[in-house]
Amino acid sequence: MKMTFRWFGDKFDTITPEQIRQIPAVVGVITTLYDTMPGEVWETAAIRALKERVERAGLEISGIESVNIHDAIKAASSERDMYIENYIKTLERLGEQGIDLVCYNFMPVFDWTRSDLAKPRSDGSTVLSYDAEIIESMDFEQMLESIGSKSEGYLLPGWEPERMARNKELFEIYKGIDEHKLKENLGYFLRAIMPVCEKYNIKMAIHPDDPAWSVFGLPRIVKDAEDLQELINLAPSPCNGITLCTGSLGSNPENDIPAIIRSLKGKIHFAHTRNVKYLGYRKFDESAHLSDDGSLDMYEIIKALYDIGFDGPVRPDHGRMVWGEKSMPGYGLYDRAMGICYLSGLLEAIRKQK
Ligand code: DNO
Repeated sequence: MKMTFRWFGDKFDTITPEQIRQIPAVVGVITTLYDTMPGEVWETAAIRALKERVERAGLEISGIESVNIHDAIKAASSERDMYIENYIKTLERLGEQGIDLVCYNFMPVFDWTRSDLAKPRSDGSTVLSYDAEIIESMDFEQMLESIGSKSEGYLLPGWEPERMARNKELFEIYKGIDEHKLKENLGYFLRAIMPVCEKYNIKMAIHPDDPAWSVFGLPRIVKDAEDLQELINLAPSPCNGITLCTGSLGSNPENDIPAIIRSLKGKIHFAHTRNVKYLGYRKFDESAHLSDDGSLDMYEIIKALYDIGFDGPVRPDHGRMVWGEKSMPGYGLYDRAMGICYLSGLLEAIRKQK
């Protein structure tokens, strides 16, 4: 397992690779070309520049999160093959630069969602939180407005304003697409890209749906152990695997994360490890990483990853906002750095007990 940290690039992040380099155990960043739109072919020069920037700070690019997937691919509309060709070109260019891990998601229209981006806690920190009652009391436009007003001007991953401006049109193209159809479309995409992934040994790591249920009536197909197994079977290849995101799968208390990890030996290419605190039905806060602060047993999670021999990148996930820091919600330096020290401590103890 190698420790990594998400970085959004000089233009968008409040944190620098030089700061990240000072967090003990961190060897690399998980990053992306944040100003490309889904469907665009990435320029080799831009990939190289990003790589050189990260390497100048003494780190590596441990993976790309994300190369986002155009809605035409997810919805199988007429331009799907063209966008798959573009995706393959981007993969080739990443592979040529030695990048061997790509995280992506297959959520229609929008990525992760929360009802609050800065919910105050009694300790004075703020957290991202989800309350289905609040989400269900809004329509999508109200939700967009609410996210926009709470993001304090930061661009949120998965909520690109250019795409969100077209949300009505996007909802329209998913009419008639149920979970079964969406799974078929994922299979079609995976089977088309696997040859190039195998050529360059690029591991594709799908991110689970966050939260792990349907929101605004859209189909969601990466919610539990059964979905994960099914999507692996859609395109049998060593390159077709998973981002084990404890917070996303863990939004549903019925998902037994250590058991899911153990059932996916060899198929987990990347891990996001954070805790969640259940507050009721479909209601949770994103707590600090520490087991005692939330509802997930982080020791059992790291132990399961260790036991199956997982040796890919792991990153702390969203953190609380502490010590007055201002940054993209969920992606400040301090709480994520504390998270990584805690995860490293768990790992050291697990290794030494063996
Ligand atoms: C949110 C992230 C997601 C994730 C994508 C992966 O903070 O966990 O935006 O990066 O779903 O494609």
